[in-house]
Amino acid sequence: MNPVIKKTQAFKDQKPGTSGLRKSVKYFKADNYLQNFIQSIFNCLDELEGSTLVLGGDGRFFNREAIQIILRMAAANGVGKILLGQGGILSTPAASHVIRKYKALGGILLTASHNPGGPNGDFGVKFNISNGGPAPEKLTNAIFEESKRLSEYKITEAQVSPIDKLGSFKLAEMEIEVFDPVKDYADLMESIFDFEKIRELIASPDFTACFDAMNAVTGPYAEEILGKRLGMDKNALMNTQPLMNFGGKHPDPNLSTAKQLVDKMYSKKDAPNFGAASDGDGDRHMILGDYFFVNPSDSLAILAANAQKIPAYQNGIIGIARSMPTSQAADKVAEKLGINSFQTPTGWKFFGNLLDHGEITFCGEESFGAGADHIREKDGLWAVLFWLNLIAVKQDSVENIVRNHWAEYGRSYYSRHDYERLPVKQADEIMHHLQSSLPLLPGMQFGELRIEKADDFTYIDPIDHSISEHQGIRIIFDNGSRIIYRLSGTGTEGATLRIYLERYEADISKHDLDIQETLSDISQLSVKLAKIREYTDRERPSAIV
Ligand code: VG1
Ligand code: CO
Repeated sequence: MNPVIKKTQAFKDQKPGTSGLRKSVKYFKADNYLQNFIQSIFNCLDELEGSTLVLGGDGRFFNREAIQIILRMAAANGVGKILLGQGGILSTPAASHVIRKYKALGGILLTASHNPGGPNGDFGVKFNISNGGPAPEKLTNAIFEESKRLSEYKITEAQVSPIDKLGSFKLAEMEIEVFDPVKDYADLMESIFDFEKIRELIASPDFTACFDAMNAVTGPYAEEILGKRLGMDKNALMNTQPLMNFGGKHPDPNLSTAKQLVDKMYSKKDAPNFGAASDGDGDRHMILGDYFFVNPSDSLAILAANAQKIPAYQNGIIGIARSMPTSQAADKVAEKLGINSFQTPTGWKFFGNLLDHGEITFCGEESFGAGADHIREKDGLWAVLFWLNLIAVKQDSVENIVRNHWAEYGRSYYSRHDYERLPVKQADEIMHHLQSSLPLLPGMQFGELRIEKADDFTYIDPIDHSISEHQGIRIIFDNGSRIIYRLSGTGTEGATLRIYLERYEADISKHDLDIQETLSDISQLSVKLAKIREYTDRERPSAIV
């Protein structure tokens, strides 16, 4: 089985976005699209020969076929060993952990995360480096450059490899070890949290919980951790069977897409005390109480404020980082604790250096992502377990925990308004218009709102000093309110404009207001300043998160 060199045509559009390369399945299946991208990754890895790589995905349509292709290409490119999640299943946080634990050179993660799956859905490929985190921009840029000039790829002409049975076998010279994708991760979670306490909470007749795996990758993890190890009832674990099309649903844990869970938690009768969901690849989390939603920016702040109640963080945390559009709630906690706080561009790859150099312990994003230094990805089940551990310690409801937090730190009213599938030209026009109006904005007054600062966010990595420009337009008001604009880097159709709105309220008597009403003045202003009505035919956002 000698490697065969195949001629191929380079593509010009394999630029990784916020989190890897995402395209519709049709793209990935056609014309060596997958093969070219994989070869481009391999060509950029100096130490590939004889190395160990981790491989697995969220189980979506094309996962199994892609794995066969990647195994054959890895063997042909001289990879020493592939650690493959059984059945091709591996959540993003579990992949990050396994890369670190077994000191692999990196990992190839097959996921388009929260994007829909199925033959007409999306597919994605992401490369993570040896620290377990997403490849930094320097490497993703190199991969993109390589993909534009690629003319051949290497593959072995081998039979289909078995991927469902645990054990080791050979493909040409390469070893493939099919491992249990859940065990190492479950053990890691058990080393961080007080499982005994959580078990007691779950067994208590006064507490009911449920978890929705959304027919995505966290199903088997939830069955092992929440079910077997923590005693949650089978009926409380919803949609735990990973399906190639996620049951036709959007595996995105938010109030509109996780409808089944939301209906349950907002039902007037017998709503559980705690509800949670995760996304396609298991790195996002949504937390709900009985008739109560926890905003993800608040979730990060609350976890940070209560870190010392968790065994792994009992000695305190070093610092917190949040993506720039994430609300400033976590900054208030960092300030009070007297620890570092950082603002990074959107996407987990920017947290890697801060975590590796011990600058932060926790980090998070408004897009339902939080995580810590145990791995280098955001971690959905980690956040769910954190909340359960916290409730077990505090013996209080989700709602009270959040309200008490607001009472102490103030409330950041927060919402994201998305304009999805805009023609790329319109989205670009809006961003250019905003960029050119930046110098005029400071000092302008709109009713009670006065613009203090307006810029195009540039991030200078404090560790390697690499510079990332154009990471979002920020309009900051003198009362701390903010409007942020940026274009999504994970969509596969047209452009998505995200507008992030935030308003801080210290007064506890004003913590019970309607979110959209409270934000309506800055929301209206955000539409006006960006000239949305002039540049598009949209009357309103297509999604409000
Ligand atoms: C979105 C979120 C971002 C997140 C990224 C990947 O990116 O806004 O916060 O890191 O998805 O999440 P964008 O560029 O579309 O705004 V996941 O769960 O897809 O790995
Ligand atoms: Co995800």
